[in-house]
Amino acid sequence: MTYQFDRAAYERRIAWYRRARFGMFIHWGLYAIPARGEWVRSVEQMPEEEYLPFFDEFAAPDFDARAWARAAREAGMRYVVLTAKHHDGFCLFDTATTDFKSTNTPLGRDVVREFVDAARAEGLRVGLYYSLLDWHHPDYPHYGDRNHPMRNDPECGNERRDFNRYLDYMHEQVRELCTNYGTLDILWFDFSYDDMRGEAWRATELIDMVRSLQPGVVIDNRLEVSGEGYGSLATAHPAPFHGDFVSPEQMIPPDGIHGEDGSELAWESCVTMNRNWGYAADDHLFKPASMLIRSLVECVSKGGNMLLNVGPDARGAIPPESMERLAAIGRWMRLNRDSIVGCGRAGLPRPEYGRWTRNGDRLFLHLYDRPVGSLPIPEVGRDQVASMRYLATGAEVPVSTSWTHSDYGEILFADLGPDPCLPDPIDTVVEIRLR
Ligand code: H79
Repeated sequence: MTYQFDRAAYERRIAWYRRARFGMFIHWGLYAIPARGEWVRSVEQMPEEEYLPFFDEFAAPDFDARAWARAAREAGMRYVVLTAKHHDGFCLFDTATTDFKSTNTPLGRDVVREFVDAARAEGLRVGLYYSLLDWHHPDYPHYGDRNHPMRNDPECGNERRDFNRYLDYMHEQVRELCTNYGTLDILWFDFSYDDMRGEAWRATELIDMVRSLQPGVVIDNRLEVSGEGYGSLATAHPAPFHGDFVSPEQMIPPDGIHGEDGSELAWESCVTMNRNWGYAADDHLFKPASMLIRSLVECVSKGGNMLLNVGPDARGAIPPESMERLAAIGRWMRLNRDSIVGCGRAGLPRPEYGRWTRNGDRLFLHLYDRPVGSLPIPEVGRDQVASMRYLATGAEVPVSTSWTHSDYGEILFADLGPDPCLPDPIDTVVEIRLR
């Protein structure tokens, strides 16, 4: 039987997600203890016996899911996605399938349970990240290539590994996540590579199970692809496991993401604040808050979402550098949220001094620079404008009357006043209501 893509059902489940625009990614696990990023076991080719001691040390005295969720909400985020299991195979939930789980560590708690409860209490949508890769499971295949993502133990071969046994285990864990934690809004699988994609994961069977347990859940596209590539969601012949959104990693696509028929696909750029997803003690190369805010605007202006990552430390705390950035983003979002949430592409050429976003007849001009003199807005005709206001204050932005030069005809100029600096040096948002 050929698969029939139900576009109406797709549009129903993706609608909230397209409006939400801004979420928090949380990478947390045993790797917070060595504090060299979530790939530490693979990159340093650590044998299992070097990694297991972190399990007995995982006490995380400051773990407070409510504090994470509050930080996300106060930053203006609408959803949160937590690593229920990362590539190291350590589970932050109370699974019956393995002892390698947070409830058996000194912490002794079901982190996923506390996380979903906290997120809901803060009014956020809830997502779980689940790694398809598993460096802990004895049946997951390993590779000899030094630079291969599955190279985590130079000594182990692949004899006697039964991949189907791993798939049974993986499917059962996903079933538990979809059964034991109430309504999930997002499932974020990570990731496919080489010939490990699609039916290699028994993906149709997996998706059928997920959809029967969580009919409204939004799923990423990585059962089919990695962080690169759009997958068959983009084609006229989607696969049952194509997922609901495209998931570019550490990049913002230059013109958003479109299907082969030109339609706008839902997408989400996942982005770190520094250079690692998991906590890395020596990584202080943090992007400034201004860059993160403008990246969010860039995503929205191209019809996409941004999923911004934090990596709590071994105590369970979000690092201060990350908290400072979340707070700065939150200050901007409190004043300018309407230009992000519910917004998308404006359908106008990119303006000379910033970006456009749009929500219906409300256009938002995100100003990054200001010109000498009045601000030309050639994308909008003078007679289309019902009002022009600074979004942050509601103050009127007068239409400039000083430009009547015949070269410019009836195009709109805004009078930004005598101050050569913009009110918000990061992004001053001008709301233009259209007639
Ligand atoms: O969970 C986060 C990453 O751990 C995972 N996806 C996001 C959301 C991921 N990142 N990159 N990849 C998967 C692809 C593999 C990249 C690698 Fe490497 C290049 C693995 C080995 C070389 C990056 C650099 C990771 C270790 C060194």
